[in-house]
Amino acid sequence: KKIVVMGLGYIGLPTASMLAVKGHQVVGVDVSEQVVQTINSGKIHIVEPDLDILVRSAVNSGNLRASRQPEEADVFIIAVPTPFKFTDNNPKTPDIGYVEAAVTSILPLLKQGDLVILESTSPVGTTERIRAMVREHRAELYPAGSHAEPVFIAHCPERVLPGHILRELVDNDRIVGGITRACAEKARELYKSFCHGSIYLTDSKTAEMAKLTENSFRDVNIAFANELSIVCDELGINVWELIELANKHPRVNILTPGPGVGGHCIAVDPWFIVSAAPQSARLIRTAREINDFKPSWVLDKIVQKANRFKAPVIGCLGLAFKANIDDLRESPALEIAKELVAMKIGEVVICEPNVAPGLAPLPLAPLERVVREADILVVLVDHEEFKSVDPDLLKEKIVIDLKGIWR
Ligand code: SAJ
Repeated sequence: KKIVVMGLGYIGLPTASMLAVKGHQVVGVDVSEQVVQTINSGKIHIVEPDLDILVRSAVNSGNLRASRQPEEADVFIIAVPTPFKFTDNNPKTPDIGYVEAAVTSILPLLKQGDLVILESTSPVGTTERIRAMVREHRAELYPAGSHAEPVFIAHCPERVLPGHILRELVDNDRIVGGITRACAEKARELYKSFCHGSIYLTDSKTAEMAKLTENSFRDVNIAFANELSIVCDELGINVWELIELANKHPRVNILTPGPGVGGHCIAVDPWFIVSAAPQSARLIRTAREINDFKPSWVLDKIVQKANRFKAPVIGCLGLAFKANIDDLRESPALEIAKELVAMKIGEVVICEPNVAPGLAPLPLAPLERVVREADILVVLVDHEEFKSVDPDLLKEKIVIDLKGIWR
């Protein structure tokens, strides 16, 4: 099959490469000329274990090519960002502008029998919106009196975990929601070519809501852990020991607290439910608020400790939004570090081993220097490198370990 993948980010690039190594002819489309050139030279612009090897072999096989423009194909997969935008009446409204732009660019290329799959996490109704756009702009494909869909349109939300994308792309079960059953079945055929997990069929709205539900479930559970960490701090209880013990119960499985919830998914997607049902989605909203509040709570903690010094050196370990990745988007660690620098309460030295010094928004220092110089050492991310720091070096320091790596 010839497949066009719109968007070559954390989802589009692995998916395009996987399809290419499975023998499909794939054109990956991205708005960035730099991304297109990087991929065509067999390299990658993001950090993800083993993705470089996959992309290189996909490009070398001749089956993967990147381009700024989409072209005619049998299948179009949309994997562009769906952030939220800020409007006057509703501060966190889903922004499907990139999806609409991608659809607009493929509209003239569509022909009878093509398959269009939306992979981007989307507010409920987006897949139907795509169908309406196709129906409106390509009315000639919809003959009067016919009930069959001329273009198969489905939502197959991505579910991969950054850091484990390649394994999860193949192993995870998938949900496919079609505009009609035939649309879902057609999409399932494609995913079967590389997905070993089960593929469950439903309608497009349920598939959209399922994806939002999965990430909201995680957000609510992380909020519970974050709330516990704040309560335990007040009560003088070690939250790490507490959670470990509570989790010995056969039906309790508390997640880990941290400096807040980052990334472009869990901190965003629950708002898509809240904005669709503002009166009813109360728990989901509160969980978001708890997780969003955590960075300012952490800052308060650091400031309290810093006030004991005249000119403290504050060492920050990690800027990424979670362990062992380079992704700084919506990162609470980055937010905290930036704020600390702006507050000018001391010198801030930062180590982020996964980001090249020139590419970070703040100056970086080697781990050894940060540990040596810091009066107050704050663990913001549980990167593997930090776990092996010699405990003897920490004896004289104030340690704020938000991920419990040195408990
Ligand atoms: N976090 C905690 N405590 C935890 C787990 C996570 O504080 O116990 C924090 C992380 O540090 C990070 C944030 O939450 O800041 C999110 O990290 P994550 O590992 O939970 O999730 P993501 O954003 O990397 O990926 C999620 C996944 N969703 C679920 O696990 C339900 C992934 O499967 C989705 O494909 C992805 O969102 C997505 O793209 O939607």
